Amino acid sequence: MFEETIIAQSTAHGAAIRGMIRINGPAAILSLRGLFEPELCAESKPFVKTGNLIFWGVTRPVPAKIFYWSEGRGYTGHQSVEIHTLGSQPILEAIIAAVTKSGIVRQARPGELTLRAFLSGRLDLTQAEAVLGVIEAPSQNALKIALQQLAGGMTLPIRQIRETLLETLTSLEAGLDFPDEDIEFISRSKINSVLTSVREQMKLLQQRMLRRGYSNEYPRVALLGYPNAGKSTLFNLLLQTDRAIVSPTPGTTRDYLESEISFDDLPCTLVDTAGISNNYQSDTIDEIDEIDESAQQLSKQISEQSDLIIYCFENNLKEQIRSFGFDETKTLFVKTKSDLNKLNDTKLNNVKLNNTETNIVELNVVALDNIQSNDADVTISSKTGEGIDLLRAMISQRLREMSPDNILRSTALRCRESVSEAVRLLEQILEMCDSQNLFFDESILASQIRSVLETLGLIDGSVYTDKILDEIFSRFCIGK
Ligand SMILES: Nc1nc2c(ncn2[C@@H]2O[C@H](COP(=O)(O)OP(=O)(O)OP(=O)(O)O)[C@@H](O)[C@H]2O)c(=O)[nH]1
Ligand SMILES: [Mg+2]
Repeated sequence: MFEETIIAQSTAHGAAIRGMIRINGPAAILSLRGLFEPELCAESKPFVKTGNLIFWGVTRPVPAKIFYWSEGRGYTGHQSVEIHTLGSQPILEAIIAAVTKSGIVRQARPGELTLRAFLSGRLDLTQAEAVLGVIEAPSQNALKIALQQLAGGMTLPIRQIRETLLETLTSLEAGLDFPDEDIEFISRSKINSVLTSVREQMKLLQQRMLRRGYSNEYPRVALLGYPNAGKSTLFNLLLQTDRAIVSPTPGTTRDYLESEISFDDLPCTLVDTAGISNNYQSDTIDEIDEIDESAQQLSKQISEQSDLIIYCFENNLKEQIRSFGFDETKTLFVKTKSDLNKLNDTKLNNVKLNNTETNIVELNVVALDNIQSNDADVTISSKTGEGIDLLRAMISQRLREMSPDNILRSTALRCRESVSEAVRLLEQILEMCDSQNLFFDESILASQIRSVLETLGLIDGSVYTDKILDEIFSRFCIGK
């Protein structure tokens, strides 16, 4: 396929100050013969030349700069040319028409340039995905993640693991090649410790991927808590819609709702869940029916799959935490319905009787401070709006803090199964090693390690299928 020379407009369509066209393949320079002054020829080193494009249909020369990379250099590793000229769409189209007229150049397909960079080993698959991540980054945070992955954030750890496994495999196979020699090339205990360490690294990667891989590129923020805690009311308030049904009947939300929202320009997916409780009781529902049970299971599942939990409670937080056992480190505790708490607070009512406005305000603050320092990160009322700005600020702070070395969600989704499979294989090997099964000899061990290597290959693309490449590169636009 590299025999073919391809061309594509790489800047966005439409009027702009500058436009850029890429030509890639062995005839890249040749294809400009007669179309550029001064005349160009393929050289062994990269160059930049300033001159004019001359072609049919445009009466005056068009000023342009030609950037040239010889074979083995540049983005794709193949001979390539970039034409930088005026960002006029008719001019750019006329250039492409003139170059392709020769018949030695064809229009590039979506993502074909990055595909070439991958096939010639300039990028691995995780980096190719990161190119798309950079182009499509919806926010500064997403851009940071994509750039990190492009710089080798996934490539390097996988490469390191691969090298460790290859070293072990080589020593094992050396032992198999010289069975009569009285030398131990690698001991079982050494193999054991290498495989244990690799398994631990893969498990960490698996956790990161599971955290990243649940929906789109955005982190998931889930509203969780007992029935009637005020989750759906808060969901509606944050989104400024009436999407979720709100009612005084506990168990109103049975399914879950999700919507995209930004906090301080940091996008996330906000999820409203069904209330969860171990001792669910109300006047109208005596027993947990099957729907309730599956709704609660779903809520627990969502809590595991979320990057941040907004735990809403009216009271008895400590009791509630004990009964759920969710990850408190990724949780913001939000005490809801502060307007009701205030009305119930007898001390406040007493002060109210004294009829001094300032005292009421001061005591309100003291009372709220106590509630907050005891249980909650923030106390809110969706009715009066109290504490909502502070909650928004806290959510954006947490979103900002979210691990900057995160993996792109698209990569996590693609690689999740391979990583889990690698962990499963490693666990199986370690179990067999421990069991001292006589049939589990060095040759079986070597073939098992090879299977782990193959599975790792699916992550970085050293093992790939046309289907995988199609899925990744068809998402790119033409010219990238
Ligand atoms: N006074 C007051 N009432 C509130 C506040 N927030 C919610 N409520 C009321 O509390 C009741 C339950 O609210 P929901 O938002 O449906 O509660 P939920 O947590 O989604 O409940 P489930 O879906 O059953 O789990 C409704 O009657 C709301 O109007 C608040 O800040 N102040
Ligand atoms: Mg609800």
